[in-house]
Parts: sequence; C-alpha cells; structure tokens
Amino acid sequence: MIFAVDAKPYEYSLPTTKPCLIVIDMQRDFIEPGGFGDALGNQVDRLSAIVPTVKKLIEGFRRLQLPIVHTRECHKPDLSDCPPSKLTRGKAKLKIGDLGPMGRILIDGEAGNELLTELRAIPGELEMTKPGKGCFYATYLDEHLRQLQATHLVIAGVTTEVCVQTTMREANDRGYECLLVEDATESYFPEFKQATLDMIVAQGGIVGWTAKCDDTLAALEKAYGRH
Ligand code: C5J
Repeated sequence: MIFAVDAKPYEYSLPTTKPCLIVIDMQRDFIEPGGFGDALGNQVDRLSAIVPTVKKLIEGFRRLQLPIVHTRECHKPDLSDCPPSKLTRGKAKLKIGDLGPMGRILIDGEAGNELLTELRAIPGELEMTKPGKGCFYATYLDEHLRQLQATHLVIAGVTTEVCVQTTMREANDRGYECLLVEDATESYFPEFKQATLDMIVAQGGIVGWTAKCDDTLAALEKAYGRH
C-alpha cells in the first residue's frame, strides 16, 4: 500500500524506508532578542510563533521512531570557518563573534547558539553544526542520511527563504525528495515566506512539496505507525 501526504503541488508519496526530519536552526540566536537575527534588525518575535508546531512535528517523529536531525548555524570561536564576506555583510550593530546579551553572536558553545529549550535534541538524534546557510555545505549531513538510507526529507525551521530554502535546494540537487512543512517554518518577512513556498511547488514541484503539519503527521502515522 502506498501512503501519501496531502501536499502541494500534488500528493507526496512516502517511501518504504524511513523519512528523516531536518529541523533547521531553531536556536536562540535567531528567535530570541539579543541574538544574530535581532542584531541584523529583524523582528524576531514572528519566529517564536511556530515553536509549538515544530515541537508537535518533532514529537510525531519521535513517537514513530523516525530519524531526526537538528542543525545550528554557528562558527568556531576563532572564526576560521567564517568567510570575511559573511563577517562584514550588513553593517550590523553587532557582528558575528561580537559579545551580545547571550554571549558571542553565532559562536558554537555560546548560550545564544543553543537550540530553544523546548526543542532540544534528545539522545539518539543528531545535533549538527553548520557554518553556512545550507545544511549540506561543509557538513557530513549527506553521508549521515545515506547511512540511514533516507531518501525523503521532511523539513522545518527558520528562516524559510534563507537556511531552509538553501537546504532544500541543496537536497533536491542531491536527489532527496523534500517536503517543507508550511506551518513549521517562518521568516522575518511574511512575503518572503509565501514567495518561497510558491517557488518550491512551482513547475510541478521544481524543488519539492509543501504541506501542513497535521496532514504530514496523519500520513506518517498511517504509513509508519503500529496498527
Ligand atoms: C539566517 C537562517 N537567516 N537560519 N539564517 O541568517 O536562516
């Protein structure tokens, strides 16, 4: 029997192997005041609104014993993995590596770089750092997914048009079938989120699919739940 998620631009068929959930950058630096997102002049409270939905999605994957990867965008304390272009871009009041209210901005190990308390990884889940916007750049994510034999990725996190979209395009080029969960992703700019969702599903799903969290979980339950 083939199970599918009610999705755009058409149903997203679930595989016989396990799909993997990728939760992108649900870290304090992007979602709480005083972090990198705030330093760049963004209204960060838009992003906290999706936390309950992301949590629900994570809990659904845990219940079904499906794999989960959490990512954090960050740099080494000596900034050796941060290109000068990224360091100086934006002329922000605080730049990467500067001391902010939650420690050094976007630096691995600092308080602001942690995942939100309610979305922390638990043992058995991979928490992976990444220096770029895309989750595949300078990481071992591809190898990890191939070891899991994952061909299908369910994607959530922030921000929709930056790290989420970049990752989805990287994954698409590597042959993964990707589904972005519409209400488990957010942008500082609502119009950019909508444009990204539209771009993904255009031309028959040129980048992949989008669907609502509840529709995704309902199909996963049918496909992988114990009946
Ligand atoms: C940004 C991200 N927006 N996680 N990072 O710089 O989307």
